[in-house]
Amino acid sequence: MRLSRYFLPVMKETPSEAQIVSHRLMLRAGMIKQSSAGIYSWLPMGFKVLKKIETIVHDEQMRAGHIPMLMPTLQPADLWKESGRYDDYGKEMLRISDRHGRDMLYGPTNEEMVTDIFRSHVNSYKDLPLTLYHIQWKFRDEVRPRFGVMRGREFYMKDGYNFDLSKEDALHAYNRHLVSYLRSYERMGLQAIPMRADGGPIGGDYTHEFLVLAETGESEVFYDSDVTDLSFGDREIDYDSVEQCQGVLEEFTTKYARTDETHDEAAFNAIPEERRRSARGIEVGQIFYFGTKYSEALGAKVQGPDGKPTPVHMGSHGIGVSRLLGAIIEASHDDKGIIWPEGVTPFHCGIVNLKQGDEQADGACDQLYAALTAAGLEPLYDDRKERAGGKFATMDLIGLPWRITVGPRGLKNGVVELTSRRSGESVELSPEEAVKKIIEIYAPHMTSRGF
Ligand code: 5CA
Repeated sequence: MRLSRYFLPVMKETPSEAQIVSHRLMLRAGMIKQSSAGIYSWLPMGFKVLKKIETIVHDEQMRAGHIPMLMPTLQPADLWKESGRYDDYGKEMLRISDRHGRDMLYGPTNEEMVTDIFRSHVNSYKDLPLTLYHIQWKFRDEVRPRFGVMRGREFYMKDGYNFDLSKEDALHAYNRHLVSYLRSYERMGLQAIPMRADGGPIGGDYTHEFLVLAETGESEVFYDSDVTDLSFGDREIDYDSVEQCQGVLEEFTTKYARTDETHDEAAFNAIPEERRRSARGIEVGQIFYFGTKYSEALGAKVQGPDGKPTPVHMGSHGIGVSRLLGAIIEASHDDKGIIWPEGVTPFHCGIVNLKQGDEQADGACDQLYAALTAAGLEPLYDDRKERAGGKFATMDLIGLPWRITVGPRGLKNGVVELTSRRSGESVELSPEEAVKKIIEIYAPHMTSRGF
């Protein structure tokens, strides 16, 4: 992409309505525009990052054997009356009636709808295990939408639902989700710690939330500092292996880590004092096992091996896809702007031409652009007739992790400058070496399989 042809409405001023840094930076970098409280348009660069995050989530869910689909945003109220949640959900649910006076709602989550699909088509235990998921817009009429995309009213969420014959099988599904979530967050450059939590309106008391530590987080958390040393890394995992998945769950959830809802002073005080931490965190996902709560209410039964109909054991598993943009920025920025992790950056590399219109500089930039594009990478080329200072400030604000700077002086010596946004360090390289370096850096991130 050439910046002269893109739509990147950056702002110089700090928007006064934004209270936290991620919200400010998303507005300043021209990623989102509020349309009404808690509802946003995703401008081109925001949309691009949203899609990168979504792609990682899809990739890791499919790797775990979970099956993508798509359910609608509008749901009939009848299903929710059947489960008993139509009244429970209260004012957070946006209720609509159609021209025939039928009660509809904008889905805040999809347990009822997916259970209805399941009961319509699955009759035998032989079709289990089954985990279906989708990534779809949700609506919750939050009392206090705030912090930009962090607590929106309309937000983008991955929600997955497992259907299993027994509690043990459903807990294996729970563990698969835990592993796939650890992998997903790490690919986004984030550390998200699983913490014992509370079921809330979804139900079930077997649940973990995934929290990114950040001062601006809305949740209060308590943990053993040892949990921050854990990382999944690039180890192999066999998702069909009950032992392996259970092993990961134990590794990541044995040490004390809880949200305030389940915090237990006595258990916390049993940790050596120097390892006790209380902090704030951003909840970027939650997994639940709730047994037969919905399958009983909605009559989702299969014929078991003994020929008798048995309600299936279920769980639901969510990732806050749109919230993750805010969480990543909270975790990765400096006073100049965003610093995107390589896994989610909207463009892989910026190209800054210090002397637009200079034949040699323009030619070198065009060649770099062509070489990076040919390698399957997306550069953002600042080809505007602007001062160098302005170009650098824009690149720093939008946070591309790597920048190649091209100017007539360097080109005389056959070099361009490659700069890391994170460390600020620069090296001089030939244009070919710079391209090679960028290709190497991104090699581990070019693994998405698509579907
Ligand atoms: N049905 C279950 C699991 S799919 C469920 O809805 N879980 S949830 O309520 O915990 O939502 C899943 C994730 O969506 C949360 O962990 C959070 O990251 C994100 N989320 C929830 N509410 C909002 C909101 N108002 N704005 C942005 N993201 C949200």
